[in-house]
Amino acid sequence: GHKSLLLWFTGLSGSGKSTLANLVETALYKEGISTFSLDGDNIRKGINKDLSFAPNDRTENIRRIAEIANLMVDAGVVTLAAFVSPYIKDREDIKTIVGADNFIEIYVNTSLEECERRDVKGLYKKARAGEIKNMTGISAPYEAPINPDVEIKTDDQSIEVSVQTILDFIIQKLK
Ligand code: GGZ
Repeated sequence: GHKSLLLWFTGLSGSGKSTLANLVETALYKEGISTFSLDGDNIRKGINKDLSFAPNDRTENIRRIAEIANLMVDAGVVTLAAFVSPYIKDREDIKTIVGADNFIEIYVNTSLEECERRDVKGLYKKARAGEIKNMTGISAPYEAPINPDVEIKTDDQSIEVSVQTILDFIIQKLK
């Protein structure tokens, strides 16, 4: 068997976290590695549907996800999690919950300018218009990782290169 890990993708809304996590998961699956992905679609609509985007609720969102991820990792599954997770303290706490050896922090560093240009869900436009409050990057902070395990700059790097960079980093750790 292989070691199990938590691959934690952090970055702004629209930075490409889920896209990268999905492609990395597909590549691992092809290698016969058992994986599971946690993202806003299966978490914020389910177990965390009681939580908002206010600071305390984001912290609770991340804490619950870390506890779920810890169970998955204990079960031997390589777990991928893609959440904005804007606070350094909250990300440090994930490391404590799952164990530092099991935690890989992947900073999807896409500029706010680029995320806003993509604006896949139209959230930035709404935030600029004041229709959404607590929007990360506009009216709520994003505390970038100081020393992430992997940093991906999607503004000027192809998605293929980004996926390969992540795979190269984790493949040795899975042995
Ligand atoms: C940030 C928001 C907000 C606000 C809704 N701020 O691009 P998306 O749509 O799919 O990813 C964002 C997602 C963020 O949820 P997380 O659970 O990852 O956030 S956190 O870790 O901070 O708890 C975005 C959408 O939800 N969204 N309102 N105000 N993102």
